[in-house]
Amino acid sequence: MLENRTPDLAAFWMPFTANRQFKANPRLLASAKDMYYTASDGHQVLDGTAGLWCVNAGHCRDKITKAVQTKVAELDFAPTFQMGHPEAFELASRLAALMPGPLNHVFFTNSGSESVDTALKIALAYHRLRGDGARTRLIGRERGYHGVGFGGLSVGGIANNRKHFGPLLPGVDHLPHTHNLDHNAFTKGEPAWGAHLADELERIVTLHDASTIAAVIVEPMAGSTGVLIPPQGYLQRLRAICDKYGILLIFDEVICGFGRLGTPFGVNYFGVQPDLVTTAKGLTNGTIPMGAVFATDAVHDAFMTGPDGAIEFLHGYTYSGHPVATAAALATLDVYAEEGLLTRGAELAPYFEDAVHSLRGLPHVIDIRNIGLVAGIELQSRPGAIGARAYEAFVKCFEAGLLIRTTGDIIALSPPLIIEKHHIDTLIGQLADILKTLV
Ligand code: PXG
Repeated sequence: MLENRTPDLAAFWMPFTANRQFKANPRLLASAKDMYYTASDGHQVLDGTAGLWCVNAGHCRDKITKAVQTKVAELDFAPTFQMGHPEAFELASRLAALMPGPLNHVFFTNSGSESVDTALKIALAYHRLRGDGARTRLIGRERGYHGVGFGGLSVGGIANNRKHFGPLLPGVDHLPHTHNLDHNAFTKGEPAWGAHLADELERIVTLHDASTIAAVIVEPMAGSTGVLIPPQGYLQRLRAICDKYGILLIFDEVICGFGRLGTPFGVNYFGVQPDLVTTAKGLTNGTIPMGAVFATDAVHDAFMTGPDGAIEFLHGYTYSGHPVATAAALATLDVYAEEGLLTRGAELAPYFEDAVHSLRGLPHVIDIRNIGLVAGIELQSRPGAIGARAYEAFVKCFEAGLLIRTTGDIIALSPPLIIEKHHIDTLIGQLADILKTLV
């Protein structure tokens, strides 16, 4: 039964939220099914963002729910330090089979942030184990988002997220971001301009010497910062430069992974093979927190040396490979496979692209960009009030029955991959109506 009640909001210090503003005018969700949330006042909300980019198979899918219910009653917890339970191994094998190329080893975490910090630690330890311990520098990218751990924050490039928490990790550099409206506004798919920005890595290598650089980490498509789509050839060029200098390349696929781009992973979409891949979110359809880091045979095997009985990588979380999360992930992979969801985005992308680009010409819209089942709609900011216009759109959309996500003045759309064309029509139609009302 839904109850229209507002609890005392004071104690919950909410994440990435304007707490005082929210608590003055809260938006509470009560339940969810497939493409819709039901708010606590009973109104239906079409989910245009798959929760927070994670509910790729749609909400409250029976198979996943039942798998979780069964497992929590059967094996509530099992240590994975010097112990195990069979399904964690089964899940790792299935994930390795899904991921292209030699990314055959999987380290479990509980979030994207933990996946990122795990991958950075693997990269540092890998070089150290190979006698290349001077390789300690990590390279991220401006506007990159790699979660909120100190490692991910250090390589991340969203200035506002970083500024209160320094000093961050030393020895970190940032590539320039690739966002440029003068060259690329209203591009459909990968923009033609900008591959040369990868050459900035050459400049950083020259400055510090390749022998000091451990890894480069980028999101293949940068989601959280406002949907920045890589220029054609950019990721290929990063890979080539990393190869030239023995630098590991990490793809942060916390958002791109599990079908968002219309392929199982960004690795498939761009045809570029990184050394490490970080994932979370869609791994369990958002049902239970879980992340996974994929490592190549070469990276993994570099650790499998030393005396028998030595712990090869002194890292892990109490809940790495948690049985209930594992059950959720296995059921999620079943749903993805049964319904072809990891490639469904590719079928729908042309329709979605046309629908999203139909917003061109509406008031304040200065760019529209898209890839797979992701779109970014950038609005002109109000002078002196960055983010205010998009926030107003977000609130009006929610009230009208539509969940969108905004960052600054960029609206991001990333619906569940079960979306149908009529939902796309509703999503874009309602959003258009609201954009027309913005001052
Ligand atoms: N890497 C990437 C690429 C992400 O997008 C993280 C790491 C961190 O994941 P966790 O599970 O620790 O939050 C993310 C998370 C948004 C939004 O609205 C995006 C994220 C999280 C919350 C909101 O864009 N991405």
